[in-house]
Amino acid sequence: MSHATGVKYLKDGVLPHMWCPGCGAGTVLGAMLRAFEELDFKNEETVVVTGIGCWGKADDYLVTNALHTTHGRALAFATGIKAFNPRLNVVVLMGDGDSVTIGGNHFIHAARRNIDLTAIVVNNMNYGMTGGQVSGTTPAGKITSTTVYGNPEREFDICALADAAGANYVARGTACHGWELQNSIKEALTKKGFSLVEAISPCPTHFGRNNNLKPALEMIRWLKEKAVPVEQYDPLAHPKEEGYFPFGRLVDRNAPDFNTRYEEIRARAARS
Ligand SMILES: Cc1ncc(C[n+]2csc(CCOP(=O)(O)OP(=O)(O)O)c2C)c(N)n1
Repeated sequence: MSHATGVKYLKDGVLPHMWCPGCGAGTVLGAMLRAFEELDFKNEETVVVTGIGCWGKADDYLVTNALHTTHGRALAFATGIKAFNPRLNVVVLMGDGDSVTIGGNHFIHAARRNIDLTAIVVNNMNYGMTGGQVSGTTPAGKITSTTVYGNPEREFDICALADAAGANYVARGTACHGWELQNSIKEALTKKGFSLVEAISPCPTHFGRNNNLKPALEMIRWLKEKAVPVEQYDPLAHPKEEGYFPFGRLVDRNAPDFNTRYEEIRARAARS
């Protein structure tokens, strides 16, 4: 069991944080900072890149290098940083809107490129910051402020998307399974190539209130019941139909990352 608290990465005097009661963002941030500490990440070697949104505010609290970018473009900025200086630990924090709705194109290409970044996506199934609008991960039929009679679209499975696009590492966690999430983030941070950790997170203020899960505890109960460790999920008969989803490590491969391939080509060009 770890004794890391991650507190040394927090700026002085920034708490309490701005997230709503019952939101999972603080838990995910805590898991990430404990993972940083366990891996002995140095502030000057670490860059946290954020997009815009509730989760995108996370860099406000950190003493590491940080870059707060435009909505949907965090991965493009992070790609530039990593390509320029491959020695940096580059961690990209995005909501589901940032990563796979407005930012979907950057997401699939970062995974295809297999650039050595760690993306931590807080999936609260809607646009939290702007008032709970529908997002690319809002489940079909669910109510949001822009789909008041139900979402006519189907949702993206962020992990399946990253897998299909070529990410080296993909894990799903939840904001209600902190220790497991911390482990997944740690694995992702040590993996070369593109790593994705999706953290399913309650948003009682918008998603919960609109979908009969208004008290914060209801959303936590729902996550505790429906999230199943991947080893237990696979043998289930009809898990998806019954609303279950797997968490834990889903993809782990070792394809060469972008910088490695780039250096090979650069060496070839220098010889010609
Ligand atoms: C180019 C652009 N389009 C739209 C917005 C408005 N906007 C700010 S945050 C946000 C949605 C955030 O949702 P998500 O990425 O899921 O993060 P969350 O707030 O739920 O953590 C939107 C649409 C913006 N800032 N920039």
